[in-house]
Amino acid sequence: MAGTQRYLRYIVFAAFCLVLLYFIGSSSSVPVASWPGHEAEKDTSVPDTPHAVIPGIPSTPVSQSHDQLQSKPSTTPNDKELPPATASGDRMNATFVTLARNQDIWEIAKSIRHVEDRFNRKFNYDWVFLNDDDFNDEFKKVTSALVSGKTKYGKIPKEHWSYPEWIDQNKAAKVREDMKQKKIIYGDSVSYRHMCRYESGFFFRHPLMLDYEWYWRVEPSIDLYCDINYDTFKFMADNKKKYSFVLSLYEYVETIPTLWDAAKNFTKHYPQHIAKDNSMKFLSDDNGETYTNCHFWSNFEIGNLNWLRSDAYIDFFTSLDHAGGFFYERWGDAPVHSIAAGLMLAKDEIHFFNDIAYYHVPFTHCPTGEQYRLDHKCHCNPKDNFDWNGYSCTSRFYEMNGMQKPVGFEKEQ
Ligand SMILES: Nc1nc2c(ncn2[C@@H]2O[C@H](COP(=O)(O)OP(=O)(O)OP(=O)(O)O)[C@@H](O)[C@H]2O)c(=O)[nH]1
Ligand SMILES: [Mg+2]
Repeated sequence: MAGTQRYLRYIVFAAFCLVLLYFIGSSSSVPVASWPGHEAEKDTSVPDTPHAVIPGIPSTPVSQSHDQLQSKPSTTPNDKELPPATASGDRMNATFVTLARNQDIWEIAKSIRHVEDRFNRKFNYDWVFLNDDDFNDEFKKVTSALVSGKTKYGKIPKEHWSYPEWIDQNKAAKVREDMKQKKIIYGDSVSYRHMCRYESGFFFRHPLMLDYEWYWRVEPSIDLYCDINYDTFKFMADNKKKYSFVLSLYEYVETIPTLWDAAKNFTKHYPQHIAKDNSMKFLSDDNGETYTNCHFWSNFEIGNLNWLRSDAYIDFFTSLDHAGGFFYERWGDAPVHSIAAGLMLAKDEIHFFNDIAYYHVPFTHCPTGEQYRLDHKCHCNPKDNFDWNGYSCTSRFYEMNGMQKPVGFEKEQ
């Protein structure tokens, strides 16, 4: 019996030693590194948390106190709402608009990416795409994924992309052949002429555009180089602007030999449409006798659609269209819009967006002034800025409006 008791005492003593050894061992062991991903997988109560907190084992930077770690999850998403990524406030009744073909998909994708990164991710405006053909599914899929607002796709009615009945197509074909010989850019292109006529007289009347009051035209392959932190459409409305530009230049005379005559013919028949305080000094050096060939480069435009849909503008376009120069010459929509804005808007209704840094081959508008460029994260080379170049008409615009050129422009010429 005494032997059995002794035997039992040994067993109890051995068990006690084992328990003691276990406690000593666990309290003095070095904490094992925690692998966040592994722990996060296990800790399903904190979904998507890359650094799950295991009490007593710091897995976060030492700057966070223990209390902070205990009271709330250590990383995003936190329990509070994150601030919105978009700008607050009302939106204007405005849209981007692009005329494009299915084959332009990757070049317009690039443009959209620039516009979204620099501006529209904060404002989420819609984007209307127009085409003389049906857009295919790939075009729609890619562009709608890139645009932060709603996207809409419209087919241009045949009557807006064909010869009007008064055009002699043989005469038009002969002109194209001549222009081809003279190597005039797009001189032999039929589609380019339909495009210029459509942009001059019809895009703002497409049923999809009737929902809007403001537009921003975007072409394939453009770049935006600086952040735009305010609503440019609201700026236009608040400041009573109707038309705007970033680049201006002289048109190739060979493409518009009789455009100014057609414009003068219009002013004779519709004097009521001519604004009193117009921009004639931009358009002409001799009070309207001849044209300077200066125009705002219309591949960029922010403008008012109601102005383009007004009787004044429609009368202007209809009058030019009957003169036939879209087909018998090669009138571009840039000089057409510019002459219309120059004659029928007051000069302070036309705005130069110096702060919108822009590229369309082959010209760059890079804002003058280093501090502005730094503050707006611009990535254009100021040496590429076209504004103060002899072929630009922007100095003329400044002079006509009595505007001071931006500080430092002489150094950046
Ligand atoms: N749907 C359609 N869009 C066109 C056609 N031709 C041109 N466009 C679009 O009309 C706009 C002007 O055409 P561009 O070819 O860029 O003309 P441009 O700017 O004078 O010349 P580039 O220096 O080549 O850019 C762009 O948005 C084009 O995508 C066409 O035949 N069909
Ligand atoms: Mg273009």
